[in-house]
Amino acid sequence: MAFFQSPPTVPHPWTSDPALRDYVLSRIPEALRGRVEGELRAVADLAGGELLHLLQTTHDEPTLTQWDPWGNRIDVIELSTHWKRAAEVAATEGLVATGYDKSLGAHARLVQFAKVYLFQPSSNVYTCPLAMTDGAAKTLLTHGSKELQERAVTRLLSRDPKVMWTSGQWMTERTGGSDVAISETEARPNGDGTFGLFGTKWFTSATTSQMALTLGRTVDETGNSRAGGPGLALFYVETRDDAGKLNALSINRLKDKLGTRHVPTAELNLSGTRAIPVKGTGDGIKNITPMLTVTRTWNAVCAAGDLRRATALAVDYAKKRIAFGGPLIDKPLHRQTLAMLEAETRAALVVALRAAELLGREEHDVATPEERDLLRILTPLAKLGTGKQAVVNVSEALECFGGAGYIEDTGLPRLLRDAQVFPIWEGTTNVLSLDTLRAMKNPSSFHALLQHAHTCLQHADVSVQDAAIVAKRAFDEASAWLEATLSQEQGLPALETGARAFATTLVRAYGLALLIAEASRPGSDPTWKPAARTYAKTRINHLDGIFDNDDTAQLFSRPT
Ligand code: MFK
Repeated sequence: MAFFQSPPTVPHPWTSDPALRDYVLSRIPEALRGRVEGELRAVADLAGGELLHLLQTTHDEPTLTQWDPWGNRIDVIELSTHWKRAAEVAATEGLVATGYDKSLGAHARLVQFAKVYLFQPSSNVYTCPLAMTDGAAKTLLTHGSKELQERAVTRLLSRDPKVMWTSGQWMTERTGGSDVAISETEARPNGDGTFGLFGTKWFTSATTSQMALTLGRTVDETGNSRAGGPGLALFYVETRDDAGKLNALSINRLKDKLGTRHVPTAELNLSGTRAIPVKGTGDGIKNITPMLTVTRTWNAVCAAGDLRRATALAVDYAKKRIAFGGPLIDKPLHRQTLAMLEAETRAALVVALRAAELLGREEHDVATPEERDLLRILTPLAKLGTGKQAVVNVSEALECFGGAGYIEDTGLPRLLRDAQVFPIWEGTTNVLSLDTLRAMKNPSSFHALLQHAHTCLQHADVSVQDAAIVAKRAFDEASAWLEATLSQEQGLPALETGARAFATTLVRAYGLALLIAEASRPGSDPTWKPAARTYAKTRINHLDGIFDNDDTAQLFSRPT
């Protein structure tokens, strides 16, 4: 009989994930537990059932039609079959609304992001518009007028697919997505309190959204404007009028991207797009930061979710695949790789959900001052740590399938292509490393991180003591490096040189401390202990990877 390999199957995303179940349910008060479990199960049923089926069986991608048969410019984007259904699911399951559900109190964000984690791997990155929708709701609730809140936020938070709006975040221009302060779009006053936006937005994902938050450089009646970040203002834009006509904007093209192929990312031309200032006529970068905090948390949770999917598939396959006389899962070397994947997946999970929890506590005014400070530094750390973990480990997971991991219609290569967006979208690893330093301008932030890690390690169970020593040593060395660097004459440039190694060390050591806390929590799932011990054997401390400044300068013939 000829041999045919049994393909991997996706296990039920909720019942097969003891780490997620244990982490979330252990934090939810008993009175809410049944309801929360029911809601998470419902999302998992869809993510492991209908959405997964659509993901595997429909392959159409979004299309842009710029002209109608009679020569009119129409710029209509048709979404993929999968995305149309994902949009309905996102609304009815409250993927955004749950985060603002007062009946869940300070747990709202944790429950919401547990849903996001379950939904993401079967969503074809529908989480992209949802992240921006959530960020826009948060930003308008923080800075917007009552009118904007009533008009937009009620729709952004709706659970009715016919009512729910999504929002874009149009920040990146041809000048780039990192140094936003050099953006060129001009905002010219219309004379009635609104502005007309003129410029090009280079990466606008979720171009089909009903609204967007964007930045523009305000120009006064005499044509003057201020340079740099302070000259940019934050604007609210609706993409179409009540008759469905585009708001003085045209779509140049859809981006031909490596991954996230269902996300209709487009280049937009704004030619007088009517926009309402959200808060004053300057300081737009500062005013959009609530959005960045939220979307970066989504990024971290989605990276963790995709990593879980890749690991689950690799483990399932290892149970089915027979080679060299037995199932791969019984081969000691292959099990090393699977254990590493499982440990990395769990570390990503606890770091991302910790950020989510803290966000919920801050928003419900129950966070301590230390927790607020911790949230500020943890947000960039969680984003940069999980982004890199996703790319490296999804790649490892594909390797677990040998050649099959390289074949398009197994569905596996898409996982790797989509993972590559996590370190890019919402700020690259280096930009977020620098944001970590920005957060540390308030010394209490770094202190809060060390303090919480210390608390986790102080109560370490005897079975994870060695792992606790690894985490403590990494934190000690990071603190020593910081002190030594700041005491140098060239302190600030040296700090920047080592920012990525420093931030990576912090997030990996903090992930280990969180795993140790789970392993040491009375009654916790027993698999946390081997996960913590395994993660402790990965590379936690990255500070030995800072290259010499003279060498990096000589490599490119640049002055030091
Ligand atoms: C899913 C499908 C995706 C499809 C493909 C997408 C491909 C990629 C498309 C993209 O381009 S995504 C890139 C999106 N871009 C970003 O996420 C922004 C990246 N850049 C940064 O985050 C920079 O750090 C930043 C623009 C914020 C730096 O700008 P500045 O002008 O140098 O900031 P500055 O002067 O340090 O900060 C201005 C104010 O904001 C300060 O407040 P004060 O005026 O009170 O001092 C800062 O403290 C504050 N601030 C900055 N970052 C903050 C923050 N506050 C809180 N949290 C933060 N993270």
